[in-house]
Amino acid sequence: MGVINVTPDSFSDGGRYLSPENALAQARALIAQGADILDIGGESTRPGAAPVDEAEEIARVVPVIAVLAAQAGVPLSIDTMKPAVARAAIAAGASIWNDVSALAFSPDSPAVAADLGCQVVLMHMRGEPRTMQAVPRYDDVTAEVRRHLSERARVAREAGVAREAIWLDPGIGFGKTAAHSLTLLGQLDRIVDLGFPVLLGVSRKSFLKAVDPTAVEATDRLGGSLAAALAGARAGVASVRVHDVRETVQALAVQATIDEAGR
Ligand code: HH2
Repeated sequence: MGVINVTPDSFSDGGRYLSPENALAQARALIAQGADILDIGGESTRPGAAPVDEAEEIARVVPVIAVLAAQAGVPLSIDTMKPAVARAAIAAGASIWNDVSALAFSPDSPAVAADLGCQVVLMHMRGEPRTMQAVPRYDDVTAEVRRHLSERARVAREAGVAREAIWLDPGIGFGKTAAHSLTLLGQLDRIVDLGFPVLLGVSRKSFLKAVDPTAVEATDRLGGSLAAALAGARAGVASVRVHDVRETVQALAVQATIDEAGR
């Protein structure tokens, strides 16, 4: 899954793809590099990010999705917590609702997801982006993330979302210290064994700085991002959400080839 942020303030690529023309050029590049899905977001979820007004978020993403749906030729996902934005994005041609709040941001979200009949990514987060890094505390981070995701999948199912439409995501860096994120990455098999496809987002994230303090800028973190993506693939995740598509596809292909050759 390649990331296209139609935002002025995303932590690693903010402001670069605000126009549909630039977003389309980036989409073409990511597809040529091997992206199977494109994730389009109009609101930054980085720690401390300010919320974006619903109309503004729709105005950012819908023109880009409409152009990509007509031309990109791969499934599009909308990265939003707001049901009205998801509805507008699906109407414009997206087929996956990627919700970092796991359909908890609005009481309407589960019913809207069921009504849209789209694929839904349920991600684990503590609090909301503005406050989530305040005091993240867990007794057993993997057990608590697992329990929460299982509960959100139950809520989605009860609202009428099909089981086959549900994806889970442990939400690396969302309401978690670097140590929590690294523990979760080491124990991903306990999320994968819930039996839903798992999406993993580790690309350029700041938890990588805990291992390499010299990786101050998001773009300094490619090596760590690839290592974490490979760990995810080994644990059985179905998809990785990344900014550096070419490098990730290559790393995954080399790992798979080596694993195959060693059998
Ligand atoms: N991470 C980010 C945004 N959306 N969605 C899912 N399902 N999983 C993630 O890990 C995830 C996500 C944060 O990364 P980015 O899009 O680069 O930054 P921003 O939120 O500032 O746009």
